[in-house]
Parts: sequence; structure tokens; C-alpha cells
Amino acid sequence: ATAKQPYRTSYHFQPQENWMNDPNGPMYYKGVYHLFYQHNPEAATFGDRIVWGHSVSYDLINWIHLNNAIEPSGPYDINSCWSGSATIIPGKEEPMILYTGIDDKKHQVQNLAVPRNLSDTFLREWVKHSQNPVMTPPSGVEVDNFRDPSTAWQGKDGKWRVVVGAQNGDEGKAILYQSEDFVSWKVDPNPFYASQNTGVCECPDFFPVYINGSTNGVETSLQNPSVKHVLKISYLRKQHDYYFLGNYASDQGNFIPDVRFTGTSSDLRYDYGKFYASKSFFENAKNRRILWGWVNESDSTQDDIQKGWAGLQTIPRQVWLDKSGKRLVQWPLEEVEQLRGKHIRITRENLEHGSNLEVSGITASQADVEVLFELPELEKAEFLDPNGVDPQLLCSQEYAARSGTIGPFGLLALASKDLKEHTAVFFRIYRAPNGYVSLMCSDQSRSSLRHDLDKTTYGSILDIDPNLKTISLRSLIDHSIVESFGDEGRVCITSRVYPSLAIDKDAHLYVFNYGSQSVVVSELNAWSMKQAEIGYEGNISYT
Ligand code: DQQ
Repeated sequence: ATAKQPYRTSYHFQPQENWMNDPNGPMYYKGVYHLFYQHNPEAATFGDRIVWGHSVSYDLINWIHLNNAIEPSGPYDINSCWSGSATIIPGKEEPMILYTGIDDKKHQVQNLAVPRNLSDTFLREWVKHSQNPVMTPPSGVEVDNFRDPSTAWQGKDGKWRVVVGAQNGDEGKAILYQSEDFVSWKVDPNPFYASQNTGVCECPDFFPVYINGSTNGVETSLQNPSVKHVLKISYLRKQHDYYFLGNYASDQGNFIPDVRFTGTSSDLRYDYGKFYASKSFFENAKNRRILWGWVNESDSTQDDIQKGWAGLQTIPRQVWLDKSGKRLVQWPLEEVEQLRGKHIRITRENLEHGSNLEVSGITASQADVEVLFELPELEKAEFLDPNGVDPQLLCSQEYAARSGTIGPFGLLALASKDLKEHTAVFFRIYRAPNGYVSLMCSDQSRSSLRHDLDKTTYGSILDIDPNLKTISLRSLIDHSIVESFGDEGRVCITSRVYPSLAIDKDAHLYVFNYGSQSVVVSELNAWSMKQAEIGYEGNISYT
């Protein structure tokens, strides 16, 4: 075996080699989880013959790679098989895949594929329907901007509905289709959702969530007063996944967001770092909605070619509506905890101004860490009017990670011993005109001594309860990725970093407070993470 590369992850999903982007058609079928993904089998870069890679799992953490599931073959997809989704037809218990084909004229069309053999639980082979394409660009949609069919949902009339992302000039749209048999689809002349001055809507995802604070997921077709709906749009121009909470007007066939897209930092995002083209699915075994998102590289294309691979998927996240009803909450699936090994616990540790305390004894390059910080009196906080400020800019200021009043406090991940390299994930608390806010940042500016890396700092602002006593932070650290969950999953920030010193055993982890007010680590738990088993069928012991 060749030595492991320093930036290759140990428990995040990656193909053995080459390029990966969007997660496609995730589903749980007869005891097996399936993940398909956009894949260029020829190179570590995006290409003009994209296929659907395919892997299966029993626990969403260890994965068996199978042959590609869908590859270009007919006039309707000869130039690539782009993103799409799976739907399991209830009663028949049959999975259907709708995906985008780039056809022989380089137009984007939607195609249907079904398993060849339902008794093969891995669903290795997929057959394309003889009537493909099942959707072609309708009027008012550009032929090369019509893609990414969603999972279908069934209306009370029994008809299936899907949305497809589209563009007409500057207008982004999600186009609604209806079908009785999944094969012949009728377009709705009115868009399901539209936004001006945004450009194309990619990878629309539409699903219900419970409004009572339950963490349970909701089956995609369910419509009743106990739910509201979420529409997620990946805006290509922004390279971010935005979600809208709102009302599904099923009679009019459209979605009315509670708050419209503004294009500013006040729009809600799944993740304020690197995270795109995500897709969720409902899993009935544990009654949850699971979200996958693509995390691209922050190094150069040349680096990717050298590494021989590019692209990660996040650790799958459970997603539900916060009890406030105002935002979604995301949390790494409990299954990831099976990888937790050596454990370090710190309790009631006072962090005075300027402290950084090493969390030693675990493999800091491959770790799961959860901290609960006890806050000082909030009245002492600095003043900030969050209206019109861009949290990402605030987090990027020269001293944001170095000094303040309440905060910055948080973690220094993938740090070298001398701290020349580190990724700072931290909070700052501010007094705002109408209460208090917390700023959460992930600062990559000192993550590596290497150049030619995108070290953009990320951040987000969250309203907090004026009586708040504690705030939590969890980070999943895996060699070149830091996935952070603030305030129990109300704010997520994922970053990619490529340390030159803080590699493997030379990586360290610290908890710090550079605010003038002391904070207390009321509890910190950190674990070394074991390597997940991810490999080709036959080459791994995982079955
Ligand atoms: N990636 C796919 C498209 C989709 C985009 C192509 C989003 O279907 O719109 O690989 O990242």
C-alpha cells in the first residue's frame, strides 16, 4: 500500500480516485443506503463525460464502491449524466431515478432509470427507460439551463410532482411537472418558485418538516397542518445552498417563501462555508431526514491533478426545524459516533483572557470534538448593529480571531505546535439594538503556510436569547476538512484546509479565549476518530 496522502480524509466519503461533485439520488432501500454522485472517472477535474458513481452502505459511514450506475449511452444523455434524485414508489416499493442528460444537441433533458433487478439489494444495474427523455426544455426555459430533477412527491390526487431547476435570462426558476405514471410528465406553465436577478436555480430540494420542534423527519409526500415546507435552491452564481421556509400552496402548484431571497447575508443557508448542491432524503427506519452536501477543494486544479482526486461529501446530517420555527437545525448522524475511539474529557476549566489550552492525547488530525462554553454576563458585550453588516467580512477583519470582549473563544483545529498554522473556529458575542447576537466564524487565513490556496474566512450571525448562559460548538476534523456545528447545529460552517506542518501526528487541537472576559469550558469531550471502511467490494472487510 502507498503511504496515505496528507489531505485524503479518513472518515468522509470519497471515491477511490478522480473527481466527485454533487450527491445524487440518496435513498434507503430494503436495508441498504445508496449514494450516487457526480463523477468524472477519467480525471481529478470536472469533465465532459460525467457519470453517476454508486456506493452502498449499511450505516452511512462505511461504504462499498460499486460500478458506475448511470453512464452516457443514448442520444438523450450522450454528453453526460448530470444530477438527479431517487423516489421510492410506495406500495410497489420500487425506486425510480430521474436525472439530467446532456443530449446529442447539448440540450438538457430529464431521463428516467429503474433497477434491472429488484432482488439485487445493491441495485447494481440501472436500465434507462425506452421513452427517454421524459422532459425536454419547456418554453421560457433556456435549453442549456434545465436540470436537476428533485425527488417526487405525491399529491392528494395521487399524481406525482417534481421540480426541475431552470433559468431564463437573469431569472432563476423551479419548474413543476406532474405525472400519473412517472413516464409521461406535464409541465405547469407557472413556475413553482422564481427569483429575479439570480440566474439559474440548481438542485432544488423540496420537503416537509414538523413544526412542533420534533427532530423526526417527514416523508416527502406528507401534507397536513403539522408540517411546513422547505425549498432549497443552489444558486450557481453564489455557489451556496439557500433554504426557504414557507407554505406549499398545493392547489396553485407553487411555494410561497416566508422570507424572499435578498442576495444578502441575511438569507438562510445550510452552511456558511463550503457546501453545495446538497440533497436530502427521508429514511423510514429511524424516521429522519438526512442531508448530504458536496464540499469542493480549496487548493488549485494543479494540486488536485497531483493528488489524483477532488471533492468530498459532508458527514451526512440529520435535519429538522428548530422549535423557534425560524431556521433548520443540522446535526451529524449518530452513526458517526461509532468511529469514536480514545476519549479526552475536560470540565470546569476557566479560560482567562489570552488562554489557549491544548486538548492533548487524541489524534488531532482525525477527531470529533464537542465543547460547551459558559458565558460571562452578556451586558458586558461590545455593541454591534447587525443590520447591513456582512458577518463574513466581520470574521475576516485582521483582529477578529485575536481580540474582543466576549470572544473570540473557540477551537484552534489542525494547529501546528507553534500555532503558525491553525484554523480558528470561534464565537464572539455582541449586544445588538434588539437583544444579543453571536457571530460564528471559521478563519482559514492561517490554516497553512502554503500559497495558492483559497483561505477565505467564513461567518454567520445568529440571534441569541438574552438569558443565554452557554453556547456549544462541535467540530468534525478530518485532515483537510473541518465541519463545525455552532449552537447545537443552528449554524454550520464547513472549511477545507491544507496544512503544511499540522499534518497527521504533528496536528494539535486547542481551546482558546482571546476575549477580555473570561469564559469557562464547562465541558469538553474530544475523541480520536477511527478510519471508516470505504473501498471496493471485495477489498474491504465491511459487509
Ligand atoms: N452539477 C451538476 C448539475 C448541477 C451542478 C453537473 C450543481 O446537474 O446543476 O455535475 O453543482
